[in-house]
Amino acid sequence: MMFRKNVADLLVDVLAQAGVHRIYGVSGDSLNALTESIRVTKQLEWIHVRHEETAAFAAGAEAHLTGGLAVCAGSCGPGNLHLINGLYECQRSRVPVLAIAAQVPSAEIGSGYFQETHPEHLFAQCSHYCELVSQPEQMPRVLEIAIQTARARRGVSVIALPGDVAFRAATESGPRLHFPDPTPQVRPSDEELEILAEVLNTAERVTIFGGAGCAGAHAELIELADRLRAPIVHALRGKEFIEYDNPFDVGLTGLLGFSSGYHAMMNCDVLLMIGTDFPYRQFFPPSAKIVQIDLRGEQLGRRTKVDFGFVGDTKSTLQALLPRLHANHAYHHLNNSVEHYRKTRKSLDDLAVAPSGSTVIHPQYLTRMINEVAADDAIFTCDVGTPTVWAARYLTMNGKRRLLGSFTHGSMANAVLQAIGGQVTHPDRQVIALSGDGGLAMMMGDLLTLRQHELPVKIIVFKNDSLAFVELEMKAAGVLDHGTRLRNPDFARIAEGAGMLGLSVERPDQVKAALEEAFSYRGPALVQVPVPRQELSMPPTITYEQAKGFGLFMLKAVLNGRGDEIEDLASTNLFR
Ligand SMILES: Cc1cc2nc3c(=O)[nH]c(=O)nc-3n(C[C@H](O)[C@H](O)[C@H](O)COP(=O)(O)OP(=O)(O)OC[C@H]3O[C@@H](n4cnc5c(N)ncnc54)[C@H](O)[C@@H]3O)c2cc1C
Ligand SMILES: Cc1ncc(C[n+]2csc(CCOP(=O)(O)OP(=O)(O)O)c2C)c(N)n1
Ligand SMILES: [Mg+2]
Repeated sequence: MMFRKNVADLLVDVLAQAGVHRIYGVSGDSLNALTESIRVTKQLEWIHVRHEETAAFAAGAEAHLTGGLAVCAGSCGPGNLHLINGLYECQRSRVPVLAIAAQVPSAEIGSGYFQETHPEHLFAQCSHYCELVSQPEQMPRVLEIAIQTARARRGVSVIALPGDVAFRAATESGPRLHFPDPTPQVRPSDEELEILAEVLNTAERVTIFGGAGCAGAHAELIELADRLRAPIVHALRGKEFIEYDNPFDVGLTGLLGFSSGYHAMMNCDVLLMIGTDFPYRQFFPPSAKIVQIDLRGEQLGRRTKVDFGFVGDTKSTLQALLPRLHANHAYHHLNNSVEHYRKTRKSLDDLAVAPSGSTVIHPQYLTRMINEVAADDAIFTCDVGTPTVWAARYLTMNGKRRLLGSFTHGSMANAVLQAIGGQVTHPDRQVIALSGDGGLAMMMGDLLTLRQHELPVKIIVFKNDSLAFVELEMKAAGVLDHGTRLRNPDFARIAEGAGMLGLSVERPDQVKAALEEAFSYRGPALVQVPVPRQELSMPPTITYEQAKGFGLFMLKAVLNGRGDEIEDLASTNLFR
């Protein structure tokens, strides 16, 4: 008898043809048709994780690293509900992810059946497209719309699929779409380019503020900065694409920013924003002319007042713009900014040391060591919390290394989950998670996934026995810290119990050797490192009155590393 495809078989066919290699998820009754089709047809791999949130974060990491569509799945009700935080992450990071949300039997929908939820409502807010497949005749069209939407709008699509519909006979035989992913070039009109060139050609002190939208346009960006004699500040998601091989780099701005990044933005007469959605309004210059280029028109003016807004892809736009630009002969702004950066960098590096005889392992030092020992093409992930601060400041990018965090959604516990997706898609690369002790514990069940799939992820635990980042925020806000102490287990022994190599260090002089051992170990490894709970202390000169109402900017001053920026910032009176 001829093999007759069911809806799940067709779904697997379409995904395989769309270049998908795997689905992350936790199986369940309502997903039986899908897992069975994967088992029989062997076109996709089923990456079995221990929590569906992990599936969504791992898929998001895959999509971020490969640029292609990644897929996760959860069984009906609680199974797919667990995806939701990870899907928010993917949607907000603008990575193409498809979620398959299994649904209760179609005849039961609307009855309050066992495990019944309404995924179309639940996922509406964290997706661009979210539809129920109630008839085999909708397939593969609905699935293909979901895929096209996730790719074209770069974000999440969800299809809700009742378990029984997945088993029904398909009415179409295969995929309907047979074209490669379109790659249009988007740039401002010629008239707009003339205006843009005029603004830049007549400015003396231009600062470029670039973000993740500069990916793939490194050469053009450098040429632009050279022509305009402009320092380049980057937003955190742009770090991996902008910081390396860049003589114009003056660092980050923002809460974790470098004072050089902050001042280069404050001291310019034209700020040229390219491909950034940096969210903190307080850090934009109040009186400079602001020009913004973004692929998405709806992003223009979202974060600050904008005098000139243009829609374009960074690479195509800069290629069209560069021939229209004259060389700027005013060097002061660039030279001052770069010199300021050099000093800022040095003062940050001075904090990343282990004085001889010291028994304290500073997190700056630990991160510097991770940076030194890690491979040239390592993939790093960092937990929300202080690991994000240390990664932003002490990991060096080089064009091959990658850096992932939950930078926009800001969810704790992301690092190990993203490392899973990173290692699955790049089995031969070193994948290193910088984990908080709070973050690691939050999703600790998925440590088991590392052995389950033989993923040699390296986890470094910044063990400060607290939710240190929020503790700091509490202090900066002038409230007493409460509910932040962690009574921790021995994570190295937990790792051993989970089939990993578990190492513990106690003193600074043991750090390097432990990292080397873990990084060269063939399987998954965890290194537990005690770091001080109060690494970033409040500047001593601040009174409560000064602090009141200055929450965010106080934090910036604190996080500057030394607290020596505080008076400078207070006197500029930029912050309300
Ligand atoms: C604890 C914590 C602290 C943080 N502190 C800081 C901080 O101090 N400083 C900081 O910078 N960040 C910080 N962040 C991260 C911050 O929240 C933002 O996520 C980040 O600043 C955004 O970076 P981005 O603008 O590069 O990326 P995105 O927000 O992803 O923006 C990218 C922009 O580029 C556009 N785009 C995409 N592709 C193209 C293209 N081809 N051409 C043109 N445009 C394109 C997009 O439409 C979008 O507008 C922190 C995060 C956490 C969790
Ligand atoms: C899911 C979630 N819950 C709570 C928060 C608020 N939050 C931000 S950072 C943080 C502390 C993280 O602690 P840990 O992982 O130990 O890192 P540390 O800052 O101590 O280095 C908390 C609770 C959050 N961002 N996400
Ligand atoms: Mg902690």
